[in-house]
Amino acid sequence: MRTQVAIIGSGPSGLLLGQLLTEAGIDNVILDRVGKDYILGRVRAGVLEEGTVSLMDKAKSSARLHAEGLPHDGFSLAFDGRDHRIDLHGLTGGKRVVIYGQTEMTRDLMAHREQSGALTIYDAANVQPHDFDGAAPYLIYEKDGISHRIDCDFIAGCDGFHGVSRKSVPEKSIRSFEKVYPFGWLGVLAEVAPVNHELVYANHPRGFALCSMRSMTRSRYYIQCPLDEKVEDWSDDRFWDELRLRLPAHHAEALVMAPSFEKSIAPLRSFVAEPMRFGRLFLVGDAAHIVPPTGAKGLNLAASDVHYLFSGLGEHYQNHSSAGLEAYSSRALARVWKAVRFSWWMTTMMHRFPDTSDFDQKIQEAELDYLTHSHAASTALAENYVGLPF
Ligand code: RFL
Ligand code: PHB
Repeated sequence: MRTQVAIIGSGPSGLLLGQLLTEAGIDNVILDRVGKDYILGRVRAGVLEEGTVSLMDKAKSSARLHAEGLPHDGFSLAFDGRDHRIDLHGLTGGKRVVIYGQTEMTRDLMAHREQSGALTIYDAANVQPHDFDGAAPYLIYEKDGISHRIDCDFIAGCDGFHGVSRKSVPEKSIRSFEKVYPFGWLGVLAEVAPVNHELVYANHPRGFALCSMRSMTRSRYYIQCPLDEKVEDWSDDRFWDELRLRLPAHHAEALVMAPSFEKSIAPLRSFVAEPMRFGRLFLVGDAAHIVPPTGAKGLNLAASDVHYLFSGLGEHYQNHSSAGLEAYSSRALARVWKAVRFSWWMTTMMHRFPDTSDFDQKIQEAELDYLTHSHAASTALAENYVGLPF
């Protein structure tokens, strides 16, 4: 088989890139090592920047997102038993974010891809990119025990942090930067009305908590937990009790509790691999970088990578210019590092670290006080939260 762009990974990066290419008449094939239902069973991001929404528009996959997504004009930072609202809309001259689950975005992109007839190969085992440092790259994979080959012009590695693309690059050609945080997030999904109409990020002596949502009848809640914690040890009752303890009293009283239907623990990590291009192989999204979820940036960074790569591929096929592809890594990384900084900063400001000294604690309190009382500091937070331009 031959295609123009072979895409490894059918997560949001791979699907969004695939749909933009298909709309532009550029042939592409997506391969994923797991099946569609497995991908749609993963509960992940919930906050979309306007830039991400615009890309969904461009991919002609945004009808349900506009109908069902919840625009949010602000969020709350809770500490000292009180809410401090960050007016995203007012502070950024009219920008907002949209609450729409990554699962739903993925579902919409998959449905549109099926309608457009573009090929996705699910359950593709042992996918391996080859010869991407030359002019004729190809992929090998196995399906039902039979080995297949796809020849292509370019390979997009959209296969997440544990994927094969980054691992295929010779060690001497790639540099990575990493910070692992000494805690994780325990998250639950429950069919209850959210505790507040906007997100609440809570800094509490018992640890961080986040009240998010997927709709006005479905809530997504997280609490900071030690890394060695086991999901099995967290009954719903224990989770609700702990969440209530970390929220200001008026939210704790408003919290509606119900059996959760998803519960998982995610470790927190910052990671960047440089560069993001190796000849004809491009790393996109979580394959190249990971941020802790505190700033809601992971999926949105994947979308900005897709934007830069799609514009480079468009220039290549339509204008016969390689300038955009050559600039891909530096353009993407410039935005990536700013989001890595922002996510690290929000994580540091909102969580309790096991080895915090009294001095560190006072600095954290001063930072929150400054942030919520200084127009300049609130503006910088809002500008980053709604997403830097791309
Ligand atoms: P994905 O979603 O990991 O998809 C990669 C796909 O590649 C496939 N794959 C392979 N296929 C073939 N061969 C191989 N060898 C393969 N190895 C892997 C996988 O099966 C998978 O289908 O990466 P992508 O597309 O780059 O998307 C990135 C986002 O998923 C991620 O950044 C976000 O979910 C991060 N994130 C958040 N981001 C936000 O922007 N806003 C949020 O509010 C937000 N909240 C979150 C989050 C991530 C979380 N977790 C669990 C990590 C909340 C959580 C709890
Ligand atoms: C979510 O709804 O899953 C979510 C929202 C905001 C974050 C992280 C996760 O910062």
